[in-house]
Amino acid sequence: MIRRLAGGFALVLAACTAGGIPTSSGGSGGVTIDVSLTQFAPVQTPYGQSGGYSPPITTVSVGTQIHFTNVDSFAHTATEIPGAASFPTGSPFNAGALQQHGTTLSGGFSSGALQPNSSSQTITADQPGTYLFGCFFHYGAPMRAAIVVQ
Ligand SMILES: [Cu+2]
Repeated sequence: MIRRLAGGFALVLAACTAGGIPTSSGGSGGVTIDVSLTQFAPVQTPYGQSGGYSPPITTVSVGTQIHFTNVDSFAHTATEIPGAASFPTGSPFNAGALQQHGTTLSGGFSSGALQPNSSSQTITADQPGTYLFGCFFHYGAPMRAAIVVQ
């Protein structure tokens, strides 16, 4: 039992370290948001319940380049939720989410159906603000998260 607890603690520390990298990134560095419904359990955020992406909240400077990498074994999307201050109750997406589009956060974006072990297009954090996004397939799981551009 003690060994099991110690292992869990180490895992939490590792997760915190990994999550800290994007937050401390400067404007010119690239940031990866990992995508996995099975690995990233739901957590509470100021925007509502997040899940399926790591980190749940990615904080970056203006100019940072962001991409999503699917580390799961099945397909997901990372699709902007337009004009929302918190996660809507029902899915905000339509089939347009399945088409990869957008290279800036302010212009709106979707990764399209991102297959396992593949990465999205690069998306530039072009303007300060809070950008919510989620998965077309699993929005209610929940599978949604936030990017804060400072
Ligand atoms: Cu998904």
